[in-house]
Amino acid sequence: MGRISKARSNPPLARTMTLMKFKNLLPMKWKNLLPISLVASLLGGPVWGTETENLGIRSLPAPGKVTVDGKADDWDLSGGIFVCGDAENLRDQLAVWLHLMYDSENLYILARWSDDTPMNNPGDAGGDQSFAGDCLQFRTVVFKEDPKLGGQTEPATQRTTHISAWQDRHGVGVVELQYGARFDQGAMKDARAAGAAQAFFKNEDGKGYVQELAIPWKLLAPEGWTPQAGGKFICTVEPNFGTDTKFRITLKDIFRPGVTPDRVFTFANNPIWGIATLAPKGKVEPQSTRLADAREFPVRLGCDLAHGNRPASGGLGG
Ligand SMILES: [Ca+2]
Ligand SMILES: [Ca+2]
Repeated sequence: MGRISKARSNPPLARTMTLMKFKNLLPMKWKNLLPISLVASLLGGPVWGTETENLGIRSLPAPGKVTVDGKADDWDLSGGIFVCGDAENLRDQLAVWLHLMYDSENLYILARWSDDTPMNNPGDAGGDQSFAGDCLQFRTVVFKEDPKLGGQTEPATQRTTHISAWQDRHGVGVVELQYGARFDQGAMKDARAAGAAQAFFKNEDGKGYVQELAIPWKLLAPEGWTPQAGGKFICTVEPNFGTDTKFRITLKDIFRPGVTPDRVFTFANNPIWGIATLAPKGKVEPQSTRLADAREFPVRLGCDLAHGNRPASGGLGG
């Protein structure tokens, strides 16, 4: 099912397996749990090669000032979702925990990547396509009235933005914005010149990295829109991975309930994009990880994986 299935080499898994098993779940002392992570448990049947298919995401209120430094110690991670193209076999190699937060000024995006070739996009920011290697693409429709989707002419009361955030082979970072559902409403080559911010932090074990972004709402929203607790916007995420051999792997997630996602032309098919809710309060009950076959697996708070701090009890277990 997944486009990354050719990379699968693991033997079939036991009928009952645990994605990450921890004996010592950390207490909910949020400020003392730095960094903190979410851990999903797969407690299901012998199916493998299944993509995640999360139906929506919550953007949590920022608990304080957010410093864009590639570190998650200023984040409320409880609203994250797990994105993977083969949850049974590649969850530790090619996957992303994606988190959103907001305040009156910015949408914050945190991507905690599992990728043993961190930030190895082979492109040049001067001209190459962002998504040919490691690159986070995140697309939004921010609207004041019922949004016009599916190819309808977009009114001034909504704004569609395609964010491509990456670092090129020279270490040059880019936060590119392209506007319009049809990519016909202009673009901003690097939104950092207009107040956006981006930072990366490579995991100590070299098997992943953290990408932190702040994007001013004024760059994403129609005139007069302000973030309100309980408000919603439309979004979808496309994490792109580049391997050592410049093989590109692209994942798609955050979809609308009740639709069959188009994972090829997701970028052009906004009726299938999911809903992000601006949660009134943080420290939420973690959202279950949902797979494309509708299985759901509970998520719980655990030790941090994003910084290579793997717990002794991690890995497959009974
Ligand atoms: Ca930070
Ligand atoms: Ca990579």
